[in-house]
Amino acid sequence: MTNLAALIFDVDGTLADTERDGHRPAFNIAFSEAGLDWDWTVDLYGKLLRVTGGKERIRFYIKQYAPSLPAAALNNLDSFILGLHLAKNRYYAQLLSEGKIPLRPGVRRLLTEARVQGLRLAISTTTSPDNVIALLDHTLGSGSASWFEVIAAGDVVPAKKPAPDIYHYALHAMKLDAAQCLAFEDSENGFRSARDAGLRTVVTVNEYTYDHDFSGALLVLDHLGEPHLPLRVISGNAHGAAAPGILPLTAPAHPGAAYVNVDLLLSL
Ligand code: XBP
Ligand code: MG
Repeated sequence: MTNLAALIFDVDGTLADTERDGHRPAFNIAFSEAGLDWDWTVDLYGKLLRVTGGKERIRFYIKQYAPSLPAAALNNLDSFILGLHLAKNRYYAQLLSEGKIPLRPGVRRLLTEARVQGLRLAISTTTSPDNVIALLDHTLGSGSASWFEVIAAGDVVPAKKPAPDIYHYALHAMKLDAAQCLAFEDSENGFRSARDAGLRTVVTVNEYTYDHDFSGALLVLDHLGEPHLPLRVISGNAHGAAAPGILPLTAPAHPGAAYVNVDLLLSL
């Protein structure tokens, strides 16, 4: 991909494993603080993740699982959900500030290298700008949000992933065509969003998404890899790399390298 101009990253599940150990426990603390006996277990949260957006996820849970609701919720469901979501985000920020949620393997390395090599960077996410900035501050370092030319986030578009709107928004803001960019995603909803905006996508799966359908993705990997932590190819054309799932991908410009770098992305 020699015309590569920009990398566009999803956040939750892609930059860091924020869902299981970040948003989920934060939701549970918010529920308990509100006097609710709701418990979003690791398993249940996997099912709820099919719905993107925290507010949308709470609404879906109420509809689908019919948990007990206080009178306040019956009077005004929208503001009840909003209140829970605001509290969740407060606890989420607290977990981030305690350094409980690290970046996934290879993320810092690839972002750093991309900047040095003059690739433009952007974010395309369902979560809020505040959550993105808190995550970046507490992982990449204070002020690192400025690494990203555009942070396309949250309610800035009416339709969240899997709709392509948030990628369209990012592309428009960068004045780039989809063909000049690569997307990085971890979930089927995210992949469909990028694909339907015309983007080629590198997927790094996690425990919630390894069995999702990523047909048509450029590459599906377990993570971006590090020199000391080789990635595994789950599917995709990795330039004569080893069989999927068995041996690490080899970047042509760096024989033996076991991680995604800019040379590899240019060669895709
Ligand atoms: C992930 C999501 C989000 C987060 C919570 O989106 O679905 O809903 O779970 O975010 P992405 P909010 O992977 O596209 O970043 O609670 O802030 O909505
Ligand atoms: Mg994601």
